Amino acid sequence: MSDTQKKSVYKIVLLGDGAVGKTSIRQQYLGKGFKEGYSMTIGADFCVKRVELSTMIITFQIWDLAGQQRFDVVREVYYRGSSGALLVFDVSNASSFENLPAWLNELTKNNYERIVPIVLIGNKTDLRGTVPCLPKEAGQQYAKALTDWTGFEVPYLETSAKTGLNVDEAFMLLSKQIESFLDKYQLRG
Ligand code: G3D
Ligand code: MG
Repeated sequence: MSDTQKKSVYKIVLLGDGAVGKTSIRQQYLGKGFKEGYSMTIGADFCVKRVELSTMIITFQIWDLAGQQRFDVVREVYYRGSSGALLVFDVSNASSFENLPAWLNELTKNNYERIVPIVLIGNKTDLRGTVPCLPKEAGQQYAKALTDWTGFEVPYLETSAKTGLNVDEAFMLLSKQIESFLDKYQLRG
């Protein structure tokens, strides 16, 4: 660590329907690899990853929220004070794509009506070619609509928590979006 490295702590929330791959993305990012077998997240888990870059040290607090409706009350607490969100759908599951606006609504409703930097994630792209999947353009178009709506860029990234494709990139991209958001709105303390 050097004196010139800026230190930032970001609270990141993973949003999206149950089974889109939120926990798998988190595990892949933490370096635990991909675990087969579905374990339902109860309420929320939270873990920490520290990333050292040449100019800054980022501590990601990654909150993994349960997608199951019956945990709604538990979940609401966790949106508050989030720095950014990975908004995740499963490219092989159209209803997980259609439910994205409801997740954004949950986020803003429980975060003092504030929108935060977002990266839209189409996960399970390793399934392309084996089962029917939404085209990349669907994700790109929705990200464009979100960009117009929020007034700041919402990128779209396709990932596979199974192969690890673009998982690190998703978190790095989100940290870039957070940095430029903080600069744009002069929100640094
Ligand atoms: P969630 O945390 O959003 O609820 P999970 O989702 O991470 O628990 O994943 C749900 C299921 O999808 C699991 O399968 C998991 O292995 C699978 N999955 C997650 N990400 C990917 C991916 O990128 N590609 C593929 N092919 N599968 C993925 P099971 O069968 O165990 O329910
Ligand atoms: Mg989970």
